Amino acid sequence: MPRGQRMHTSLTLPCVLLTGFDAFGGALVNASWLAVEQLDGQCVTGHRIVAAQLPTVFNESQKVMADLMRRHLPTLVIAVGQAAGRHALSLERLAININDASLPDNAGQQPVDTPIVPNGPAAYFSSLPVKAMLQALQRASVAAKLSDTAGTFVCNHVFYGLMHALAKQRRVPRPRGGFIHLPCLPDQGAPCMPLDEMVRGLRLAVESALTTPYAETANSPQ
Ligand code: PCA
Repeated sequence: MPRGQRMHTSLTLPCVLLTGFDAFGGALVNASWLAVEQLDGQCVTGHRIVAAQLPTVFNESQKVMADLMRRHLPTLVIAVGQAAGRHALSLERLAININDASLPDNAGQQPVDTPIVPNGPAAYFSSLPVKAMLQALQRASVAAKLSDTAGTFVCNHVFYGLMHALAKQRRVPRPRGGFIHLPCLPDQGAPCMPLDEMVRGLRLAVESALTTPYAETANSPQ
């Protein structure tokens, strides 16, 4: 197929939006951006992946995410971040309505005990099929686990903002979304995971989220 034609075909495919963050806290790189960047433009089960970078900044990160959602109308959104101390891909189950930063963000902001959405729900469940994704990753021998906290820094902030925005979407079916934390890279300390393994895991996670019907999502008790 000529290159132009392939481009055209892939641009008409429904979109999966993957976001990663820029480096923060004095680090030189952020594994989340290095990993999602490698998946940009790839096709997975009839969908095209768009990867984009979010700033590790309270509020601004949510604005960039909202712009991306408007521009790409994704059917699936997975925000990805990095968390030191994790040894596995962490499929986040819950976003909570609080900012409580133990270090400044990349704009020097350090909110303490402020709501993300004043009077918003205390928490949102991920609408990703996290159990099916976990099984798919473990079957492929990628280290993975469920996590019940995405922390209270910018990752949780973006995750909560995403779930709040998705809860208000009128599109049918409603786009699915959630959050995955990655470990450190080998040159950032232990525990860690090679970049290739993270990329393989994220691709499998996307595939599993796209092929698991909504009804099989049992992570959010109704
Ligand atoms: N990790 C931070 C913010 C950006 C990132 O990659 C967090 O866990 O909140």
